[in-house]
Amino acid sequence: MLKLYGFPMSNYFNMVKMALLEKGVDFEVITTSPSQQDDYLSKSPMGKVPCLETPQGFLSETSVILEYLEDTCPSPALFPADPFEKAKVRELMKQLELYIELPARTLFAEAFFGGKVSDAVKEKATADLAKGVAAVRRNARFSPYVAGSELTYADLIFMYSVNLAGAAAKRVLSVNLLDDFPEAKVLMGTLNERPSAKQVAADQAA
Ligand SMILES: N[C@@H](CCC(=O)N[C@@H](CS)C(=O)NCC(=O)O)C(=O)O
Repeated sequence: MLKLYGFPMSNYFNMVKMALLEKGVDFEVITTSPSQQDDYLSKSPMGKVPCLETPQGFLSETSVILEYLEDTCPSPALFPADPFEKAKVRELMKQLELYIELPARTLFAEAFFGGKVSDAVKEKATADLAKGVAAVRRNARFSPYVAGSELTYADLIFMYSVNLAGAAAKRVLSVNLLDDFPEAKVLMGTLNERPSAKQVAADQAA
């Protein structure tokens, strides 16, 4: 059986967990924090979560794990079959990660861990997030899902990047990222209704 290493407050862990739940794959969660200990580094070379234990060995990096799941558990599909449409989903996944999740992450120390971030970091995050949100808004379809009429991995990345980025921006920058992004709010509501997302949220709350 697949084993998913990570913990419920990790947004990357939750992306993979939601994918496993959507696909109805049997898996076991091994609750694990990021670690630089040799034992964990032998599983996840950067010491990050999530990582996935497969019958052939360990995989890390969320997008790689998602691609592995698609190859090994193709139904229900979370990538379109058409190569161009599939590339568009990958493009959105990358944009969400690079231009929303990662800039927001620079604020996490102050947003969630009782630390402080400098004004320079805040200024950069403000500009980067505005640009990232505008880019995703320009590229996504929201009809009703991020990449079109079907749920794809882009929705899973969207769900667990944009919600956390929104919380961090609100706490640290006093900015509401979704104020001028009504399509995102609607989609977030739709995704939150999925049994997989409800399960992830319940595990988080527990
Ligand atoms: N590029 C990684 C990022 C995963 C990531 O940043 N995970 C966080 C938890 S949400 C982590 O393990 N942080 C610890 C660290 O950066 O050392 C992926 O795609 O899986």
